[in-house]
Amino acid sequence: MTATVERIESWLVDVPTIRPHKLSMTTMGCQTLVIVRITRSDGICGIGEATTIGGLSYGVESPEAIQSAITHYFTPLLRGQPTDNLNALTARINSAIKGNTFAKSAIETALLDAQGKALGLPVSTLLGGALNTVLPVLWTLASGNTDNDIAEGQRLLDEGRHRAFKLKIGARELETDLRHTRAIVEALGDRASIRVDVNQAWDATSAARGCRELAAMGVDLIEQPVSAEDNAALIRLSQRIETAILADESVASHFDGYRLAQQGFNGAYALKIAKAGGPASVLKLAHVAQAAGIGLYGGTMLEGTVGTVASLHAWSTLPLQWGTEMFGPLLLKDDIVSLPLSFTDGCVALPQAPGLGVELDEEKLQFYARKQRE
Ligand code: MUC
Ligand code: MG
Repeated sequence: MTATVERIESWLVDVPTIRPHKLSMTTMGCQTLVIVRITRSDGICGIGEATTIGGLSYGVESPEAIQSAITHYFTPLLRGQPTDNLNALTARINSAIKGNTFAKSAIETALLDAQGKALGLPVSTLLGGALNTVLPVLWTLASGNTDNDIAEGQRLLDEGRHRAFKLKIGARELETDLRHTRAIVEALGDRASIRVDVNQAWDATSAARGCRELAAMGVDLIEQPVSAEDNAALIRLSQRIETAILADESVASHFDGYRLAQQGFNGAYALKIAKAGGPASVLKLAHVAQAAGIGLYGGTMLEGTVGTVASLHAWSTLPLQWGTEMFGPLLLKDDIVSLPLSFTDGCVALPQAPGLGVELDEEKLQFYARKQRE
Protein backbone atom coordinates (compact mmCIF):
# COMPACT_ATOMS: atom_id res chain seq x y z
CA MET A 1 0.00 0.00 0.00
CA THR A 2 1.21 3.53 -0.79
CA ALA A 3 2.50 5.47 2.22
CA THR A 4 0.66 8.70 3.01
CA VAL A 5 1.71 11.97 4.64
CA GLU A 6 1.10 11.59 8.38
CA ARG A 7 2.80 14.54 10.09
CA ILE A 8 4.62 17.75 9.17
CA GLU A 9 6.79 19.47 11.80
CA SER A 10 8.78 22.66 11.44
CA TRP A 11 11.31 24.63 13.47
CA LEU A 12 12.82 28.11 13.25
CA VAL A 13 16.51 27.50 13.82
CA ASP A 14 18.70 30.55 14.60
CA VAL A 15 22.40 29.95 13.96
CA PRO A 16 24.98 32.78 14.32
CA THR A 17 27.28 33.57 11.37
CA ILE A 18 31.09 33.37 11.68
CA ARG A 19 31.34 37.11 10.88
CA PRO A 20 28.94 39.86 9.83
CA HIS A 21 27.87 39.25 6.21
CA LYS A 22 27.22 42.58 4.49
CA LEU A 23 24.84 42.75 1.51
CA SER A 24 23.51 45.91 -0.17
CA MET A 25 20.18 45.64 1.73
CA THR A 26 21.19 44.22 5.12
CA THR A 27 24.03 42.93 7.31
CA MET A 28 23.53 39.44 8.73
CA GLY A 29 24.87 38.27 12.09
CA CYS A 30 22.58 35.26 12.35
CA GLN A 31 20.77 33.04 9.87
CA THR A 32 17.29 31.63 10.50
CA LEU A 33 16.76 28.22 8.92
CA VAL A 34 13.18 26.94 8.64
CA ILE A 35 13.61 23.19 8.99
CA VAL A 36 10.76 20.88 7.99
CA ARG A 37 10.26 17.16 8.69
CA ILE A 38 7.57 15.10 6.99
CA THR A 39 6.71 11.74 8.57
CA ARG A 40 4.97 9.19 6.34
CA SER A 41 2.58 6.43 7.40
CA ASP A 42 5.34 3.85 6.74
CA GLY A 43 7.57 5.59 9.31
CA ILE A 44 9.97 7.08 6.74
CA CYS A 45 10.88 10.74 7.38
CA GLY A 46 12.04 13.36 4.91
CA ILE A 47 13.63 16.71 5.79
CA GLY A 48 13.69 20.04 3.98
CA GLU A 49 14.74 23.63 4.54
CA ALA A 50 13.35 27.05 3.62
CA THR A 51 15.76 29.85 4.30
CA THR A 52 15.69 33.49 3.35
CA ILE A 53 18.08 36.38 3.99
CA GLY A 54 17.65 39.14 6.58
CA GLY A 55 14.00 38.64 7.53
CA LEU A 56 11.96 40.49 4.92
CA SER A 57 14.83 42.56 3.52
CA TYR A 58 15.65 40.16 0.66
CA GLY A 59 12.59 38.07 -0.19
CA VAL A 60 8.84 38.38 0.24
CA GLU A 61 8.49 35.52 2.77
CA SER A 62 9.83 35.89 6.33
CA PRO A 63 10.93 32.78 8.27
CA GLU A 64 7.92 33.21 10.58
CA ALA A 65 5.53 33.50 7.60
CA ILE A 66 7.07 30.41 5.98
CA GLN A 67 6.50 28.39 9.16
CA SER A 68 2.96 29.70 9.51
CA ALA A 69 2.12 28.84 5.88
CA ILE A 70 3.43 25.31 6.39
CA THR A 71 1.40 24.81 9.59
CA HIS A 72 -1.86 26.39 8.44
CA TYR A 73 -1.98 25.73 4.68
CA PHE A 74 0.48 23.06 3.48
CA THR A 75 -0.14 20.59 6.32
CA PRO A 76 -3.94 20.28 5.99
CA LEU A 77 -3.55 20.07 2.20
CA LEU A 78 -1.01 17.25 2.34
CA ARG A 79 -2.06 15.19 5.35
CA GLY A 80 -3.36 11.77 4.20
CA GLN A 81 -2.14 12.22 0.60
CA PRO A 82 -0.17 9.42 -1.12
CA THR A 83 3.55 10.22 -1.16
CA ASP A 84 4.75 8.28 -4.21
CA ASN A 85 3.85 10.84 -6.91
CA LEU A 86 5.69 14.15 -6.58
CA ASN A 87 4.12 15.60 -9.73
CA ALA A 88 0.61 14.98 -8.37
CA LEU A 89 1.52 16.52 -5.00
CA THR A 90 3.14 19.56 -6.63
CA ALA A 91 0.06 20.08 -8.81
CA ARG A 92 -2.15 19.84 -5.71
CA ILE A 93 -0.02 22.39 -3.86
CA ASN A 94 0.25 24.80 -6.79
CA SER A 95 -3.47 24.77 -7.44
CA ALA A 96 -4.24 25.65 -3.81
CA ILE A 97 -1.31 27.91 -2.81
CA LYS A 98 -0.07 30.93 -4.75
CA GLY A 99 3.56 32.08 -4.42
CA ASN A 100 5.21 30.90 -1.17
CA THR A 101 8.05 29.31 -3.13
CA PHE A 102 10.34 29.13 -0.07
CA ALA A 103 7.80 27.02 1.81
CA LYS A 104 7.11 24.97 -1.34
CA SER A 105 10.81 24.31 -1.69
CA ALA A 106 11.12 22.93 1.86
CA ILE A 107 8.09 20.68 1.34
CA GLU A 108 9.25 19.45 -2.09
CA THR A 109 12.69 18.73 -0.64
CA ALA A 110 11.26 16.73 2.28
CA LEU A 111 9.02 14.69 -0.04
CA LEU A 112 12.00 13.91 -2.31
CA ASP A 113 14.19 12.98 0.67
CA ALA A 114 11.55 10.57 1.98
CA GLN A 115 10.94 9.04 -1.46
CA GLY A 116 14.67 8.62 -2.02
CA LYS A 117 14.98 6.80 1.30
CA ALA A 118 11.97 4.61 0.46
CA LEU A 119 13.48 3.64 -2.92
CA GLY A 120 17.11 3.49 -1.72
CA LEU A 121 18.14 6.19 -4.24
CA PRO A 122 19.81 9.60 -3.89
CA VAL A 123 17.64 12.61 -4.74
CA SER A 124 19.87 13.35 -7.76
CA THR A 125 18.83 9.99 -9.23
CA LEU A 126 15.14 10.81 -8.68
CA LEU A 127 15.83 14.05 -10.59
CA GLY A 128 17.18 12.16 -13.59
CA GLY A 129 20.77 11.46 -12.56
CA ALA A 130 23.93 13.36 -11.62
CA LEU A 131 26.30 14.54 -14.35
CA ASN A 132 28.83 15.44 -11.64
CA THR A 133 29.16 14.34 -8.02
CA VAL A 134 31.81 16.93 -7.16
CA LEU A 135 30.74 20.54 -7.71
CA PRO A 136 32.71 23.80 -7.66
CA VAL A 137 31.84 26.22 -4.82
CA LEU A 138 32.89 29.85 -4.54
CA TRP A 139 33.06 31.95 -1.35
CA THR A 140 31.59 35.40 -0.81
CA LEU A 141 33.86 38.13 0.56
CA ALA A 142 31.43 40.43 2.38
CA SER A 143 32.96 41.58 5.66
CA GLY A 144 32.40 45.20 4.61
CA ASN A 145 36.15 45.98 4.83
CA THR A 146 38.56 45.75 1.87
CA ASP A 147 41.66 44.69 3.84
CA ASN A 148 39.75 42.05 5.79
CA ASP A 149 38.25 40.70 2.55
CA ILE A 150 41.70 40.45 0.94
CA ALA A 151 43.13 38.68 4.00
CA GLU A 152 40.15 36.29 4.08
CA GLY A 153 40.50 35.56 0.35
CA GLN A 154 44.26 34.99 0.61
CA ARG A 155 43.81 32.58 3.51
CA LEU A 156 41.13 30.58 1.66
CA LEU A 157 43.28 30.40 -1.49
CA ASP A 158 46.27 29.23 0.57
CA GLU A 159 44.08 26.57 2.20
CA GLY A 160 42.83 25.57 -1.27
CA ARG A 161 39.21 25.79 -0.13
CA HIS A 162 37.98 28.08 -2.95
CA ARG A 163 39.14 29.24 -6.38
CA ALA A 164 36.47 31.87 -7.00
CA PHE A 165 35.10 34.76 -4.94
CA LYS A 166 31.97 36.86 -5.13
CA LEU A 167 32.10 40.39 -3.69
CA LYS A 168 28.99 41.99 -2.26
CA ILE A 169 28.82 45.58 -3.42
CA GLY A 170 26.10 48.20 -3.81
CA ALA A 171 25.74 49.44 -0.21
CA ARG A 172 28.26 52.25 -0.70
CA GLU A 173 28.98 54.97 -3.24
CA LEU A 174 29.79 53.68 -6.73
CA GLU A 175 33.35 55.04 -6.58
CA THR A 176 33.98 53.37 -3.21
CA ASP A 177 32.67 50.05 -4.50
CA LEU A 178 34.81 50.27 -7.64
CA ARG A 179 37.94 51.05 -5.55
CA HIS A 180 37.12 48.12 -3.24
CA THR A 181 36.66 45.74 -6.19
CA ARG A 182 39.80 46.92 -7.98
CA ALA A 183 41.89 46.36 -4.84
CA ILE A 184 40.59 42.81 -4.51
CA VAL A 185 41.07 42.01 -8.23
CA GLU A 186 44.67 43.29 -7.97
CA ALA A 187 45.35 41.27 -4.81
CA LEU A 188 43.62 37.99 -5.72
CA GLY A 189 42.66 38.15 -9.41
CA ASP A 190 45.63 36.20 -10.76
CA ARG A 191 44.79 33.24 -8.48
CA ALA A 192 40.98 33.34 -8.49
CA SER A 193 37.92 34.25 -10.52
CA ILE A 194 36.40 37.44 -9.08
CA ARG A 195 32.69 38.15 -9.45
CA VAL A 196 30.43 40.82 -7.92
CA ASP A 197 26.83 40.89 -6.73
CA VAL A 198 25.21 44.35 -6.61
CA ASN A 199 21.86 43.02 -5.30
CA GLN A 200 19.80 45.53 -7.37
CA ALA A 201 21.44 48.61 -5.83
CA TRP A 202 22.29 50.64 -8.97
CA ASP A 203 20.05 52.74 -11.18
CA ALA A 204 20.41 52.19 -14.93
CA THR A 205 22.92 55.05 -15.42
CA SER A 206 25.21 54.03 -12.53
CA ALA A 207 24.98 50.42 -13.70
CA ALA A 208 26.07 51.27 -17.25
CA ARG A 209 29.16 53.04 -15.88
CA GLY A 210 29.80 50.58 -13.06
CA CYS A 211 29.56 47.52 -15.30
CA ARG A 212 31.88 49.02 -17.94
CA GLU A 213 34.52 49.66 -15.27
CA LEU A 214 34.08 46.25 -13.67
CA ALA A 215 34.52 44.61 -17.09
CA ALA A 216 37.66 46.65 -17.76
CA MET A 217 39.25 45.66 -14.43
CA GLY A 218 38.74 41.94 -15.13
CA VAL A 219 35.66 40.99 -13.10
CA ASP A 220 34.30 37.71 -14.53
CA LEU A 221 30.59 37.95 -13.70
CA ILE A 222 28.30 40.83 -12.65
CA GLU A 223 25.22 39.78 -10.70
CA GLN A 224 21.95 41.73 -10.59
CA PRO A 225 23.37 45.25 -11.04
CA VAL A 226 19.90 46.85 -11.35
CA SER A 227 16.50 46.49 -9.71
CA ALA A 228 14.43 43.40 -10.49
CA GLU A 229 11.78 45.93 -11.60
CA ASP A 230 14.04 47.16 -14.41
CA ASN A 231 14.57 44.16 -16.65
CA ALA A 232 14.92 46.44 -19.67
CA ALA A 233 18.14 47.83 -18.17
CA LEU A 234 19.35 44.33 -17.24
CA ILE A 235 18.79 43.15 -20.81
CA ARG A 236 20.62 46.18 -22.28
CA LEU A 237 23.59 45.52 -19.99
CA SER A 238 23.68 41.85 -20.97
CA GLN A 239 23.88 42.88 -24.63
CA ARG A 240 26.40 45.72 -24.27
CA ILE A 241 28.82 44.71 -21.51
CA GLU A 242 31.58 42.27 -22.36
CA THR A 243 31.48 40.62 -18.94
CA ALA A 244 28.58 38.19 -18.44
CA ILE A 245 25.58 39.54 -16.52
CA LEU A 246 23.96 37.16 -14.00
CA ALA A 247 20.22 37.58 -13.33
CA ASP A 248 19.33 36.69 -9.73
CA GLU A 249 16.40 38.61 -8.19
CA SER A 250 15.01 39.12 -11.74
CA VAL A 251 14.45 35.43 -12.35
CA ALA A 252 12.67 32.99 -10.03
CA SER A 253 10.46 30.67 -12.07
CA HIS A 254 10.63 29.21 -15.58
CA PHE A 255 8.03 31.81 -16.61
CA ASP A 256 10.45 34.63 -15.61
CA GLY A 257 13.28 32.83 -17.37
CA TYR A 258 11.26 32.46 -20.56
CA ARG A 259 10.21 36.15 -20.56
CA LEU A 260 13.75 37.45 -19.98
CA ALA A 261 15.18 35.23 -22.71
CA GLN A 262 12.43 36.17 -25.14
CA GLN A 263 13.13 39.86 -24.52
CA GLY A 264 16.77 39.41 -25.46
CA PHE A 265 18.66 38.74 -22.21
CA ASN A 266 21.82 36.81 -23.01
CA GLY A 267 23.75 36.37 -19.74
CA ALA A 268 23.29 33.66 -17.11
CA TYR A 269 20.65 32.73 -14.50
CA ALA A 270 21.24 32.22 -10.78
CA LEU A 271 19.09 29.17 -10.06
CA LYS A 272 17.76 28.88 -6.48
CA ILE A 273 15.46 26.19 -5.17
CA ALA A 274 13.76 28.73 -2.86
CA LYS A 275 12.89 31.05 -5.74
CA ALA A 276 11.48 28.26 -7.92
CA GLY A 277 9.69 26.06 -5.35
CA GLY A 278 12.12 23.19 -4.87
CA PRO A 279 14.87 21.02 -6.35
CA ALA A 280 12.56 19.45 -8.95
CA SER A 281 10.68 22.67 -9.83
CA VAL A 282 13.90 24.66 -10.36
CA LEU A 283 14.93 22.31 -13.17
CA LYS A 284 12.15 23.74 -15.35
CA LEU A 285 13.90 27.12 -15.25
CA ALA A 286 17.25 25.47 -15.96
CA HIS A 287 15.83 23.74 -19.02
CA VAL A 288 14.27 26.95 -20.37
CA ALA A 289 17.67 28.65 -19.93
CA GLN A 290 19.45 25.81 -21.72
CA ALA A 291 17.05 26.06 -24.66
CA ALA A 292 17.67 29.84 -24.85
CA GLY A 293 21.48 29.55 -24.66
CA ILE A 294 21.59 31.20 -21.22
CA GLY A 295 24.30 30.09 -18.78
CA LEU A 296 23.55 28.28 -15.50
CA TYR A 297 24.78 29.07 -11.99
CA GLY A 298 23.87 27.18 -8.80
CA GLY A 299 22.73 29.89 -6.37
CA THR A 300 22.12 30.01 -2.62
CA MET A 301 19.85 31.81 -0.16
CA LEU A 302 22.64 31.16 2.37
CA GLU A 303 20.92 27.97 3.48
CA GLY A 304 22.35 25.58 6.04
CA THR A 305 23.39 22.06 5.09
CA VAL A 306 19.89 20.65 4.40
CA GLY A 307 18.96 23.34 1.85
CA THR A 308 22.48 23.34 0.45
CA VAL A 309 22.46 19.58 -0.17
CA ALA A 310 18.97 19.75 -1.69
CA SER A 311 20.26 22.39 -4.13
CA LEU A 312 23.39 20.37 -4.91
CA HIS A 313 21.30 17.36 -5.91
CA ALA A 314 19.53 19.57 -8.46
CA TRP A 315 22.73 21.31 -9.66
CA SER A 316 24.47 17.95 -10.10
CA THR A 317 22.07 17.09 -12.93
CA LEU A 318 23.00 20.21 -14.94
CA PRO A 319 25.95 21.47 -16.98
CA LEU A 320 26.78 24.60 -14.91
CA GLN A 321 28.87 27.10 -16.87
CA TRP A 322 29.43 29.23 -13.76
CA GLY A 323 29.69 26.64 -10.98
CA THR A 324 27.91 27.17 -7.65
CA GLU A 325 27.94 29.31 -4.53
CA MET A 326 26.74 26.60 -2.15
CA PHE A 327 28.96 27.72 0.74
CA GLY A 328 26.09 28.55 3.16
CA PRO A 329 27.05 26.00 5.85
CA LEU A 330 30.56 27.52 6.00
CA LEU A 331 29.13 30.93 6.91
CA LEU A 332 27.43 29.48 10.00
CA LYS A 333 29.15 28.90 13.34
CA ASP A 334 27.59 25.47 13.75
CA ASP A 335 25.71 22.79 11.84
CA ILE A 336 22.52 20.91 12.69
CA VAL A 337 23.29 17.75 10.67
CA SER A 338 25.25 14.82 12.07
CA LEU A 339 27.78 14.66 9.22
CA PRO A 340 28.56 18.08 7.69
CA LEU A 341 29.64 18.46 4.04
CA SER A 342 33.31 18.59 3.23
CA PHE A 343 34.62 21.51 1.15
CA THR A 344 38.07 21.02 -0.42
CA ASP A 345 39.94 21.97 -3.60
CA GLY A 346 37.34 24.59 -4.48
CA CYS A 347 34.61 21.92 -4.50
CA VAL A 348 32.05 20.03 -2.45
CA ALA A 349 31.18 16.34 -2.78
CA LEU A 350 27.52 15.39 -3.27
CA PRO A 351 26.37 12.84 -0.63
CA GLN A 352 25.49 9.48 -2.21
CA ALA A 353 23.32 7.90 0.52
CA PRO A 354 19.57 7.51 -0.21
CA GLY A 355 17.49 10.69 -0.16
CA LEU A 356 19.40 13.90 0.53
CA GLY A 357 22.15 11.88 2.23
CA VAL A 358 22.23 14.01 5.41
CA GLU A 359 20.51 13.53 8.76
CA LEU A 360 19.49 16.03 11.43
CA ASP A 361 21.43 16.05 14.70
CA GLU A 362 18.46 16.15 17.08
CA GLU A 363 20.41 17.70 19.96
CA LYS A 364 21.77 20.51 17.83
CA LEU A 365 18.34 21.06 16.29
CA GLN A 366 16.74 21.43 19.73
CA PHE A 367 19.60 23.64 20.96
CA TYR A 368 19.26 26.20 18.12
CA ALA A 369 15.48 25.91 17.61
CA ARG A 370 13.65 29.08 18.61
CA LYS A 371 11.58 28.41 21.71
CA GLN A 372 7.99 29.21 20.80
CA ARG A 373 5.81 30.93 23.35
CA GLU A 374 2.62 28.99 24.17
C1 MUC B 1 22.46 36.63 -3.34
O1 MUC B 1 21.85 37.62 -3.66
O2 MUC B 1 23.08 36.08 -4.22
C2 MUC B 1 24.28 34.49 -2.16
C3 MUC B 1 25.55 34.56 -1.73
C4 MUC B 1 25.63 35.59 -0.79
O3 MUC B 1 26.61 35.99 -0.18
O4 MUC B 1 24.42 36.16 -0.68
C5 MUC B 1 23.48 35.37 -1.37
C6 MUC B 1 22.37 36.13 -1.93
MG1 MG C 1 22.51 37.49 -5.79
